[in-house]
Amino acid sequence: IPVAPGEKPKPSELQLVQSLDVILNPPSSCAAIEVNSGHLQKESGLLGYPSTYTPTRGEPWPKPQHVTKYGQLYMVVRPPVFRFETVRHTCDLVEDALKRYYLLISQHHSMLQSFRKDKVGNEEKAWKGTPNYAGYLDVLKVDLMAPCEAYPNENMDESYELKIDTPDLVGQGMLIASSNWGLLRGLETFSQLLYPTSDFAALQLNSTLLFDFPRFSYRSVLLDTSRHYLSKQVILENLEIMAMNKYNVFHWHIVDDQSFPYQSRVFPELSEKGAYHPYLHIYTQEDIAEIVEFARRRGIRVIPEFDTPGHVRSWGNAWTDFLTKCYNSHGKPDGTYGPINPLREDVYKKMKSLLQEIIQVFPDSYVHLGGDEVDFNCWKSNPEIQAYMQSQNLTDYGVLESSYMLEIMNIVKTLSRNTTYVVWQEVFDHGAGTINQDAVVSVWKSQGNLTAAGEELDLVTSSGYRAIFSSCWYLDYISTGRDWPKYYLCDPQNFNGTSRQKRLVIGGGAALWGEYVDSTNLTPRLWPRASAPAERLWSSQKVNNTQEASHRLEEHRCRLVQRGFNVQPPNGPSYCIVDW
Ligand code: CP6
Repeated sequence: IPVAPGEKPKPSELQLVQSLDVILNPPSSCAAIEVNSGHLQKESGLLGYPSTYTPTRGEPWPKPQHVTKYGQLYMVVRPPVFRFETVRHTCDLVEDALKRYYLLISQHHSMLQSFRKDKVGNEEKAWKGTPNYAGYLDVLKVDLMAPCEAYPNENMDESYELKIDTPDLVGQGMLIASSNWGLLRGLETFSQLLYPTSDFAALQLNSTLLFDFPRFSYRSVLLDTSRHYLSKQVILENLEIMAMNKYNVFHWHIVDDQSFPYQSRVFPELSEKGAYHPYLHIYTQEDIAEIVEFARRRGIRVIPEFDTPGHVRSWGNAWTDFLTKCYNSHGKPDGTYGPINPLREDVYKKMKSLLQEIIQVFPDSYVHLGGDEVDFNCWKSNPEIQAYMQSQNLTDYGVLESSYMLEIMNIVKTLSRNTTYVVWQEVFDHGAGTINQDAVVSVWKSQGNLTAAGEELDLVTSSGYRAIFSSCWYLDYISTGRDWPKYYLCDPQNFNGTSRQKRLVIGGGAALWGEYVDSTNLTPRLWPRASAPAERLWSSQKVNNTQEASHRLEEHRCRLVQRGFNVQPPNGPSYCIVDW
């Protein structure tokens, strides 16, 4: 678009200049640019056909619990002048977050400046003298009411209150939180309230009273670093986007059949032999510390999963005897290996040392012990296991699986009294009520049938277990078109059960299994599709209008693009005002 002053633009450029001109100097009839009227109404013609879904302006995602707006009043933020000011408590984590958000807001602003190819208008004050302009917001007071907590945890308080030019705080802004975690969520919301002024010279936000808190305490994204190695950079980038969607748990499915990238202190042979590459495709202790710290600063817990007794082929590269030898129909070993061999004593010794290390390396009080999809065929084929089953008068291999998992859970108990273990639903299904009552059960199966998932939630919670739900949020399943509405409408408490049962559902999360995902395509495949469960898990259950949400999601997606992430368009044909 750039055209030197006095130079006559070529016709094609002229058309673009005219389009830009409409954005910069909207006709007064173009209500949306003059008025904060929800989403932008576009005139067709110069800007092409209007898209079906038009981005809102300054609407946060996920939707806050309570929002009051004061007519169409708005304030203007000029990032070169604007600052945060802490009152009462602060700490490193808070100061770091304030710097981060200041930078984000500044970059939003400077991007608008660079988008203005005409380079005039920085002096323009489109808002001055207009009736809804409520002044400059030069300071956001940040009031943390209690000292900082070091690590995000299952009981953290994520609530916050935001006041922008409210009746009791005219012309001012304030963020109030009783914990540093709530403060982080509030800063994210504040950054999302900002949108460009009509002359693109600054940012504006509506006069707003906002009180917000999560519906569920557990809101996770599962990433799988075994099927494909994911670079540290991509993991950090996605933690950043998770924070922008108010996710608070990174469920790290770190090892599996295909590779073992975790570099253990006590058992370095596991990644030396089991990783795709012994010193390229691994996560060192240093990498893990960096990932955990990056997540902590964003109020995100890191819960590692060491899946056993199935899904362990890669462990066998270093520990051959650890796994069950599978036999063919002629009673000979067929050269393949199955689940962990639960009859070997040294299995439990090794698991104990490994789990002891894991509990130290990952500071969260939760650890995921797996327990899904155990291949009974290999156990059934193995003469040693057959003999054991006979000697115990057992025919159900699910019992064998349960007794192994029970042993592992008890090992964790002996290592640490305050560790909570999460297990996949099969451990509950096959355990016939024998698994420890303090286990959290991860409900993931749906077989395309969410009624079955609901029944499982009913069973798990009526037995008194806490549940995490992800059956409808397997984002590795892809299809063409708009798939987010079906994720959006799926509700973890939509099953027949008492209110006590519903309270036992502590949350849920999106899962992006890694068979067809690596560092090249992870971000656009995950986002903004994972934003749909993010809103379901944070916002009120009553927030379930996909039509209303679609415009906000459109803005949210543009916001993520503007912030530099490769996030795919959720709604078909569209554009972002500030685009790369
Ligand atoms: N890997 C592991 C997987 C899956 C599970 N566990 C999985 C199963 C079915 C679907 C998607 C993923 N790839 N370790 C099940 C929890 Cl549809």
